[in-house]
Amino acid sequence: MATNRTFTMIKPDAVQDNHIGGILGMIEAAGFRIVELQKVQLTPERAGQFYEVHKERPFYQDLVKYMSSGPIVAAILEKDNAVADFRTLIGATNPANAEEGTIRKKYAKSIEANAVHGSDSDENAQIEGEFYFG
Ligand code: IDP
Ligand code: MG
Repeated sequence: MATNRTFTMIKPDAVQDNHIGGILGMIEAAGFRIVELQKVQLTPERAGQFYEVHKERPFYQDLVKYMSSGPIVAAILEKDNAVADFRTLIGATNPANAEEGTIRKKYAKSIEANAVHGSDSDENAQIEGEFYFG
């Protein structure tokens, strides 16, 4: 079922490289409304908690270190069919596979430092939004 909200983070490398405005601009231009917005730095403990679902994957420790390495921007976004449309807008996890016109094609540096997060389901959008704004 389509929903109207999703959750995103602008990841540390993109914040460090001054791409907050560029990325939020692409998000708004694609028809999303920014409902909540917060710049914050995660502790390694909180980054680990956010990515708990990936804790058995080989890149988990690196991911936690990276996601707590500098400030991120967390946001709740609203649009019809938000979760699926936002995944389309951000592009593939690995920027080498990301389509032209996607946020990751433009701003991602690597499969890890891939500029943005986007929720993968309505349920996770709700949980992740509450992690920051609950
Ligand atoms: P997604 O962000 O496109 O949903 P996930 O598979 O949920 O991708 O992975 C979460 C995050 O973990 C990715 O956005 C990326 O930062 C990192 N990641 C995923 N796969 C790899 C990998 O193979 N090597 C290093 N980091 C990875
Ligand atoms: Mg994911």
